[in-house]
Amino acid sequence: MTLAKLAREIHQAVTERRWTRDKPVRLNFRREETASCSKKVIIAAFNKSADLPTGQQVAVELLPEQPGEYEFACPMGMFRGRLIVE
Ligand SMILES: [Cu+2]
Repeated sequence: MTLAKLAREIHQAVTERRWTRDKPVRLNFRREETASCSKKVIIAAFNKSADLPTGQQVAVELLPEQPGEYEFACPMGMFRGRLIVE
């Protein structure tokens, strides 16, 4: 399986799009493949991580204190995404 295909199969959706200070932003992750690389997501800027069982939705709540771009990735940094707070 190619990396591009794997990346396409990992879906991530932001359910709360509007950010208000002091209100957590919830990211819902759903892992749709079984590569061991993607079994965990790390959001370094918030010191958070979550295990991602295949086929299960996992919500992670973050509380951004200021606008910016916050990366999340697998432990090896191969799958990446970005939360943009404006
Ligand atoms: Cu990885």
